Amino acid sequence: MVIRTGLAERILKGDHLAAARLITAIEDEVPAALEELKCLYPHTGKAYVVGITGAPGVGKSTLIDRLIGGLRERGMTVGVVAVDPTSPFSGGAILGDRIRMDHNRDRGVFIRSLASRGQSGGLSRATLSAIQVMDALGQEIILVETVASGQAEVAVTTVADTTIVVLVPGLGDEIQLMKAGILEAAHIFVVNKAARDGADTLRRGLEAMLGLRARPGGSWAPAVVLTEAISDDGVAELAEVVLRRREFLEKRRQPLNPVAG
Ligand SMILES: Nc1nc2c(ncn2[C@@H]2O[C@H](COP(=O)(O)OP(=O)(O)OP(=O)(O)O)[C@@H](O)[C@H]2O)c(=O)[nH]1
Ligand SMILES: [Mg+2]
Repeated sequence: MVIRTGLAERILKGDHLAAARLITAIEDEVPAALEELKCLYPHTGKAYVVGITGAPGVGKSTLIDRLIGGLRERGMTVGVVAVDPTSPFSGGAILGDRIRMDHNRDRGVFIRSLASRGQSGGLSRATLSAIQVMDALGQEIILVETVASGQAEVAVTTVADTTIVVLVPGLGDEIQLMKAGILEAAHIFVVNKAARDGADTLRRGLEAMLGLRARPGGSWAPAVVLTEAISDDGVAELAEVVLRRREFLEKRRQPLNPVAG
């Protein structure tokens, strides 16, 4: 397969079709695609990357769908990478539930699903490349959904500025996640399906565990947010926490002593 040159240039102008083509070519390991990707490197590093992980079926995609709505309302452009998705995105809610957003028409949203192709541990190169392409395309926030399945959920923390772990009451995930080391790596914990019995118990359990973590002054204090994604409850609060974390990182990035450079 020969890919048309100039994809990188078109992506930098915000061309979604070119971005989709390049990601496909990268997945297919077309050599020319890697050259195009290299041209994009100098234009990456601007996006805020948020990893969202958790056991199958906890509501990651539904939450992302809802978050897209909240982020678009705030005028942000959004990219979504879903690794090994088992359920489709239905369309984010914007302005509550009154307008269903069509991701295919909204130029501010770019969604891509990828197969991890059996790579154990680590994220596939295609995943990292898709994030870079969306970054170069100009998506300001990129949400990366991965199913917690051993090491994959830890891997996402290596590329994400912020890691969100989604739990639901009654699964006993606290214990699974501790084993995987995700408790230490996560910045935001979501208790989704919070209308179920046990949501408060899970929240208190998480808060107790997180309270035991020694934190040096000035570091991020992990947040616990309760949501009922299907009815949008708590999603606005989650969006606020996600953006507060970005502000926190931006402040920290400023040099401590600008005069000394
Ligand atoms: N009752 C209830 N159901 C929910 C909630 N959030 C999601 N669901 C439902 O849970 C099911 C799984 O939701 P998804 O968003 O596909 O979950 P996921 O974590 O992305 O699943 P995988 O990608 O398969 O791991 C769907 O039937 C959702 O409608 C919630 O807050 N409350
Ligand atoms: Mg999903």
